[in-house]
Amino acid sequence: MTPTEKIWHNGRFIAWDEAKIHVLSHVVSYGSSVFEGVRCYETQSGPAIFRLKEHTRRLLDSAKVYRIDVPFTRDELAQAQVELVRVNQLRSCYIRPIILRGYGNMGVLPFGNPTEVYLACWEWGKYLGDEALAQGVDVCVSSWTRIAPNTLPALAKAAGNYMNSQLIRMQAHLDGYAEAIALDDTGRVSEGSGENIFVIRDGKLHTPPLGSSVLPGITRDSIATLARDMDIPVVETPIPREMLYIADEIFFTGTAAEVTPIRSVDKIQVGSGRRGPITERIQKAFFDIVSGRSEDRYGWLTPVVAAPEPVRA
Ligand code: PPE
Repeated sequence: MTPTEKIWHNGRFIAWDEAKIHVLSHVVSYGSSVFEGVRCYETQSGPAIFRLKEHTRRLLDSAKVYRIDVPFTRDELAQAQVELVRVNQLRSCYIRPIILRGYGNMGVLPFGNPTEVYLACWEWGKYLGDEALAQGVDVCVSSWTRIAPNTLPALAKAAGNYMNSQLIRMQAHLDGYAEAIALDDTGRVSEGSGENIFVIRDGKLHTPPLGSSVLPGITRDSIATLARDMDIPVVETPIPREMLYIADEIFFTGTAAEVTPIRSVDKIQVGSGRRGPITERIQKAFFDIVSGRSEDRYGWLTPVVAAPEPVRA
C-alpha cells in the first residue's frame, strides 16, 4: 500500500502517519468497528466516486446495528469522502471509511468509549490478480461455514465478520485457490470472503438472498440493476452447493473484486472454463458506467472536482 498524504479524522485532515490509536482502544480487544470500501474511478471529467450515498448509508446502518452513535450525518460523511479524494489528488482510488470505538473503558460493554471516525484512501489495483477479470479465477468451496444468522449480523459490515472471512481466505490461499465460496449454516451458497456471487444457468442470473448470510453488496445491487435493464432475468434464491458445479457461468461482485469471473469450483470446470458471454456483457456494462463511457443513467457517480490551481502573484 502506498501512503497518501491525508486521512480524515473526526472532521479534520491529519497526516497519514498521524492516524494512530491507543493499543487499549476498545476496538483492538473486542473488534468494535464498522467500515466501508468504496471505489473512486477515473473518468473523462475527473475522478468520480461510485455509489457514495449507498456506501455511506450502509456504513451508518452498520453503526446503528451495533448501537454506535456517530456524530456526523450521511451527507457530511459523503462530502468528507469527496474532499478526501480531492486533497490527496488521486485520479482513482479505494476509500476506506472506518468507525471504531476508541480508548477509555475496558470490558465488553462498549458504552462510554469515544467514537472515532476515519476516512482513508489509497490506490488499489485488481483484487484477485491482474488476469482475474479477463481469465477468471479458480475457487473452492470452503470448509468454513459463513457466520450464521443471529450470531454476527451479516448485513452489518463489521470488522469482526472478517475473522470468519480470514479463515475462509487463508484456507483457500494455502490450498492454491484465488478465493473460496462459503456456504451458510443451512449448507446453501452464501458468498466469498469479500465478494457476493452470481450463478448463471440457462441465461438467468441467480444470487443468494439476504437471508443467506450475505453482505448486502452495492456491486451486487448494481449488477442486478444492469442485468435487468439488459433483459437478463435475475432471481434472488437459495442456491444449493451443486448448482455451482453445473452452472454455465459464475462470477463474484464486490467493490474491490468488481466483476470477477470464476472458471472452476473445486477443480470442476465452470461452463467453457473461461469468462462466459453473459459475464462479459455484464462486465462491460459495469465498466462503461463506472468509467463514465456510458451515461450515468442511475446517478451512481459523484464527481470529485479537482482543486483549483493556487493563484500565484
Ligand atoms: N461480501 C463481503 C463479505 C464483502 O466483504 C464485500 C465487500 C462484498 C460482499 C461486496 O460488497 P460491495 O463492495 O458493497 O459490492 N468487500 C470489501 C472488502 C475488501 C477487502 O479485502 O477489504 C470490498 O470489496 O471493498
